[in-house]
Amino acid sequence: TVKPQAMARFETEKTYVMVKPDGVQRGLVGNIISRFETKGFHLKGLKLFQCPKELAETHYGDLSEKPFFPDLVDYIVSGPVVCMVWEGPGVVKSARKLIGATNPLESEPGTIRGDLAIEVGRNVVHGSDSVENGEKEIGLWFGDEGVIEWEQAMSPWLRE
Ligand code: IDP
Ligand code: MG
Repeated sequence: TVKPQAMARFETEKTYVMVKPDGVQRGLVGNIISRFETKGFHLKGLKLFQCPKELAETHYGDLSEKPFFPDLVDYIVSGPVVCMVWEGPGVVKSARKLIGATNPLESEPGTIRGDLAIEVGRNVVHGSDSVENGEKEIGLWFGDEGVIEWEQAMSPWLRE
């Protein structure tokens, strides 16, 4: 077993990852979750969710002046999304790498967008771009409930 003191340094950062409506409709949820699972990150929250318009607008608030903003909001509310919290060392940056560039045609093969998408407006997945925004987005999408602290049996096989 792992001592509590040793566990303390496993208390690392969290990120918010979301399968967008196109990813859910296309049956890519398992594929996407699998990449984070097999990488070794720790699942702390998961739900299928119909996003209300106001939440989509708040989530993408920084982009509200962009010409594509109304279409972006319509896209995000067009069907259910799958909301996730993943935890691990450097998970914010690593998740962005696993996800790939915003424009799927510029995403490397091997990344989610590089393997599974072709258009920026249908790029199947979201990932927080900083630790701070990750915390903000987890609060926004999960609130106080739904993020579960649990010990994963395999963690000593992932982290020394
Ligand atoms: P990110 O998702 O890679 O962090 P952001 O620049 O934060 O990219 O943009 C958020 C989302 O807005 C993108 O994932 C994409 O769905 C959409 N988006 C960004 N730029 C464009 C664009 O030029 N046209 C249409 N949609 C866009
Ligand atoms: Mg972004």
